Amino acid sequence: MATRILGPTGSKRRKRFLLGPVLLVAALAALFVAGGARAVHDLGLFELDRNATTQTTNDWDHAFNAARDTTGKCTNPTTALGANALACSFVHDATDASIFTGGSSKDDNDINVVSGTTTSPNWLWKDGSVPDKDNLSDAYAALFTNPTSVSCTPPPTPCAPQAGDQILYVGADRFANNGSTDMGFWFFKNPVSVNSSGSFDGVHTVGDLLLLSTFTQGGATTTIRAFVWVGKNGTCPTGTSYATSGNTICGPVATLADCTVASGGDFGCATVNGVAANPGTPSPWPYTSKFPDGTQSASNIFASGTFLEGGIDLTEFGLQGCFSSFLAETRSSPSVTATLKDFVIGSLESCSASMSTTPKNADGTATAPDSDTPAEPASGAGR
Ligand SMILES: [Ca+2]
Ligand SMILES: [Ca+2]
Repeated sequence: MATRILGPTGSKRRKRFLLGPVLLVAALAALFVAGGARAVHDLGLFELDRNATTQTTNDWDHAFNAARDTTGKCTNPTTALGANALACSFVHDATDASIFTGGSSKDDNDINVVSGTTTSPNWLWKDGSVPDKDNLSDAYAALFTNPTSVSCTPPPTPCAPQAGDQILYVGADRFANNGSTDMGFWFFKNPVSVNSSGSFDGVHTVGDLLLLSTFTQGGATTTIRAFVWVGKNGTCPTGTSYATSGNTICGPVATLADCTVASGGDFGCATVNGVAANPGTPSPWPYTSKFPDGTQSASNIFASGTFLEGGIDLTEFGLQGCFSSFLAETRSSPSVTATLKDFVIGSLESCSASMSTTPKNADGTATAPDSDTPAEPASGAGR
């Protein structure tokens, strides 16, 4: 199952073979790209530039200003972020709302353990406080299809994001910057939400994605690592296997550098805002900083080390799919087994409830089966 979900690297090439016409357009477009190979932070889809304000293409202000439902999900992502957008979401975390509690609220535990008709919760939550540096204010995500293959000289092959690759961007901001804070982003294929009783609704699905990064103090360089849930008796494509009660999360399946130092053609990066001259890094949404930089305002200005953003080419690492829900969390350490602290949860995409492995054409007929490509719901074609 895991092999089907993750797919061998060869499957991507096969899929790309079908994208011949797109690649031709992309090759022509590449003629207009000056300099070296482009990367996730300069594909022209979304800005990873240590601020949340649009300069040239899209930034988080577009996700915030988008029409969104009560779960944070953009109702019309292409209107908000352009023709290549698949989804976006923006969720605010109220002060002292929704923190993890209990010893089993861990990334290496399934959310719930279901045995027959009995559901035993692992993850638990309550309203309460965490240290200010771990206190999330907002979290956001945006998903795109990369329209243009990037021209570059192998090896490795491919050496930059290609046309058709699914590119995921994530970000968050926090209240205080008096220390670094480890950060995680879960992307769940099937819906996950909170119950008023203090448990969660939902379980992990094979292919659920966990991205780990760090809010560094002062905006020092950071990294971003990807982990994948492979479930019962799942096989890890690479990295370490963290198995708990028969369930397994693996990784890192990708380790990526800071966007400010990442080389051209990279497949992912993350970055944290540093100290900026007055008026600093403006927040497009209502925001308060506990420790503003210098004489900067505490209101609607991100102090250094309070704004994090990143991106990853999911297709390159065999991680692409349809993600119903996402959860942003602060953590006690970079370890997969860290204690979880604050969180905020929202919706990202509308995915089919049943994980069909037989994609349908627009007219409802089945497309040629391709068991090696990552499983996507039948509705994926209509996104
Ligand atoms: Ca920007
Ligand atoms: Ca919270």
